[in-house]
Amino acid sequence: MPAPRTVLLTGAAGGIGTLMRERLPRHGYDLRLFDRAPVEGEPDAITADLADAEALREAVRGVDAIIHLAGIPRESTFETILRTNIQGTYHLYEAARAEGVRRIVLASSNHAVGFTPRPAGSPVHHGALIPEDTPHRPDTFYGLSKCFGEDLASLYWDRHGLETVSLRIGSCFPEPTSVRMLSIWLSPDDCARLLHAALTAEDVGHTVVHGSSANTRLVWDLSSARALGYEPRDDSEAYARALVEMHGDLRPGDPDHDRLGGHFCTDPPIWPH
Ligand code: 15L
Repeated sequence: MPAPRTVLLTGAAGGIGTLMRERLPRHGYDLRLFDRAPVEGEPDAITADLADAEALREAVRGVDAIIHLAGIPRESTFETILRTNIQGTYHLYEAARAEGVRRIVLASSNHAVGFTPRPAGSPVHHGALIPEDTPHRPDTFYGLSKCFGEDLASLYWDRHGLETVSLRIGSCFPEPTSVRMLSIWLSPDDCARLLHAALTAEDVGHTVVHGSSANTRLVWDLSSARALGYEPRDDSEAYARALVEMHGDLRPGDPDHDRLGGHFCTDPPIWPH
């Protein structure tokens, strides 16, 4: 497929969306912005909800590819997750299919496989890294919605030839802010590199990749991301000493030590509801 140039960015006003709005144009993209909230300083951004099928059809019309970041980025009630993350992602795929968009880069999450045990050997792991084909083990309704997104992507590839790279994003923030994040931190610059690779690699079909920087404390395999052409340049280790001094190192029995999804596996922000 020819290298995409015009790219729809959903969730443009969100945390990662804001970080990517600054960076993706440097990789040569013309961004069309979409969010349910107004995007600061961007009067041309489309303000609409993922439930608005008509607005979505118009938003995707004529773009070369879509980066789908919109959605609830944490645990919520099942009803909220259903409406925004599950039905919203379905509406986006339907609009893309109807308008003939060839590729979507989908923000999945480590929480799709959050109950996966972390490789032993903390703090610096030398054991087997979690592979990209590890079975879905969602840790929340939020994680479950990411499993749905990956499976929806698989369906739309097999049935309609619409390609997706599902990025299981670790923790994409300007800096890691916990010891757990040292393993799965995705620096904003590396995130832009990974999105660029996911947009430009040939013949991706439906590919699942892990989204993190080249962290010393890596717990998952970056092979499929590297196969797309992703070359991470950052490593969270520069922040390790200060974070370990402040919070102490992770210990067995602590969900942040034992499971990829960490405290998401045990935090009950909503449950039972
Ligand atoms: C996610 O999927 C969230 O969207 C993000 O806010 C972080 O909590 C991240 O996972 C994480 O696991 O650190």
